[in-house]
Amino acid sequence: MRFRIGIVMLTLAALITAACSAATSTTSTTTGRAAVTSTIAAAGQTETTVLQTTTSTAAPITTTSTTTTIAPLTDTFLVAGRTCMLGWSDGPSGNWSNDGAPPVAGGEEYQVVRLDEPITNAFGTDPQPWCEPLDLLNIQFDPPLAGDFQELDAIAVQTSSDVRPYPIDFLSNRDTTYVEATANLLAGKVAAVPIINNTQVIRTDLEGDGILEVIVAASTVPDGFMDTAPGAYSILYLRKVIEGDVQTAILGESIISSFDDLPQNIIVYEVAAVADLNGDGTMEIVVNGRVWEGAFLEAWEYVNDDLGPVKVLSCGCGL
Ligand SMILES: [Ca+2]
Ligand SMILES: [Ca+2]
Repeated sequence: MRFRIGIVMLTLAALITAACSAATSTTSTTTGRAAVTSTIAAAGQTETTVLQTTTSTAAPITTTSTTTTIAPLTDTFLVAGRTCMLGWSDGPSGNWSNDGAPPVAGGEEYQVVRLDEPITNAFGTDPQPWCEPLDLLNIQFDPPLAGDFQELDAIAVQTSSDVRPYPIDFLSNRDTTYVEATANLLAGKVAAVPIINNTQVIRTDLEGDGILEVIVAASTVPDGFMDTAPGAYSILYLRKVIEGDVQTAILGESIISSFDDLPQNIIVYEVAAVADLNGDGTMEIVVNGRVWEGAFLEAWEYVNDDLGPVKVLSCGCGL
């Protein structure tokens, strides 16, 4: 499908522009603190390259030479999906970046993460032009990454460290605790009483402190296509117990509350992966946003209980 951002509504144009600019310009390390929107009593809660090239020239009698390429000795922590390349980090205590030349030369091995599916491996190419006519770069993979138009991306991470140090479990989308949580978040935001439709209820322990976190996606547009009816929504949030209270942080929200919001295209937010992208032992949340003829990825790092989840990398491509 051709890039047709010009006919897409303002919200999409702004979104893609913002997402793409992040991938082409400066580091996106400081997108700020996620809004903590509600506090709920927690009683009884169970949430409880080095690329080395050596050239040896044989005896001067001949012109024979040999070139040996050695795979990178250190992890680059480059992160890419089918939609776009998110960026990389300097390692466990380093900075996140998507500015400048990606630190891969081709031939690196990646781990591929997709929700709770088994982790697989793929080999990546050098950075290649991507998302024309935008001047983006991405990596091609062998085998190709899973995911198709309007499907959730698989996420490739160039590291040999453990990208899933803690298990990812899916709870029932009808679990009453999280149906109520979604209803409480939408109350007052959607004019009519909304249909509560959780699409992902993911339970995991992001940092391995023994207290479980829950990430919930809910949407009236499960197929990701445009829906402009008042009452349509998509919301993605993290619930985390902090000092005995359940705190809720919004990772993505798109709501059409009334006809006054029209025309507007909904953005559908879901989790593509929960994985440690920088080898520090704490898992990041990779959000896959889908819009009419476009998609984007965001990586959210849970920094600490004061800052909460912070968006550290983002990229996008109109299709
Ligand atoms: Ca935890
Ligand atoms: Ca991490």
